Amino acid sequence: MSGTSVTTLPAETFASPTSAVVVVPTYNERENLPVLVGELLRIPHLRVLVVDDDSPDGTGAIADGLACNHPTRVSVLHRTGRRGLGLSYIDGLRQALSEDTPLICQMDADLSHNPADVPRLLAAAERADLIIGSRYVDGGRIENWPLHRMLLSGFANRYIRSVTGLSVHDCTSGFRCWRRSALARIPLDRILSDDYAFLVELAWEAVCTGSRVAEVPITFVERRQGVSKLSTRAIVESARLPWRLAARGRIR
Ligand SMILES: Nc1nc2c(ncn2[C@@H]2O[C@H](COP(=O)(O)OP(=O)(O)OP(=O)(O)O)[C@@H](O)[C@H]2O)c(=O)[nH]1
Ligand SMILES: [Mg+2]
Repeated sequence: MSGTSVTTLPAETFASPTSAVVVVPTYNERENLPVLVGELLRIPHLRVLVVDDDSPDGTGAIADGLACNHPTRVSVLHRTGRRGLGLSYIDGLRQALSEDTPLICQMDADLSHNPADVPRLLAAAERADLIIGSRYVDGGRIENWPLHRMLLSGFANRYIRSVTGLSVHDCTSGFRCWRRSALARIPLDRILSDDYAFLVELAWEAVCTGSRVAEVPITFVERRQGVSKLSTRAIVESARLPWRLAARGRIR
């Protein structure tokens, strides 16, 4: 579809002093979370909001310990009941929006997203409303992913782009930085997706609500600890979503 404006920003690094909160959804990430939070807290003016889905491995208690050690910089949202990546993000992003932090980031807890890339996403938000850390623009890379995951992710992105007309190259990336004002325009109460498809839906809604989207290259690294939570149910939801979005036909 015409008119969607997605640009690619260069890979140079620069730090931004702007205050930001990073929303991190967790489900069974007990080995990874302390490492991630430790790295994120090295970045000045950054806060972390962990959204834990009652992880059976005790990640929630570990997050509480981190919040206790860093009360002004780490907070935890404990979810119970129906679990899902999208449902967690909706709760976490709502909480982030309830504060007046100008930049709101999202990233995985499993260290596939490099915390050292966060300042680059924050700085790029000076030039766009939504910055996506992208594996599929020049300079973007994936390390150590098995072939079937590479094929699934590459196919998913081509499928979403062709069905919906979205021109984002990495619509399934969960590494993002929003200007608060752009995220506030998204109707979070009308989101259809409970799980991983949420990321695609959110990118779609950003474009539909007039956000300028830019992609910056990242290197995505396969997790070393813990296991993927990508389920067949989530893949089925992700396969259906593009058609539901296309039926709405709201991309300008
Ligand atoms: N709160 C919450 N977090 C989740 C849920 N499912 C996954 N996550 C988190 O979402 C992030 C991405 O999940 P992963 O399992 O790494 O999914 P992925 O990155 O697509 O898959 P891999 O590349 O195989 O790791 C991680 O931080 C997970 O802990 C969920 O149901 N609830
Ligand atoms: Mg992962």
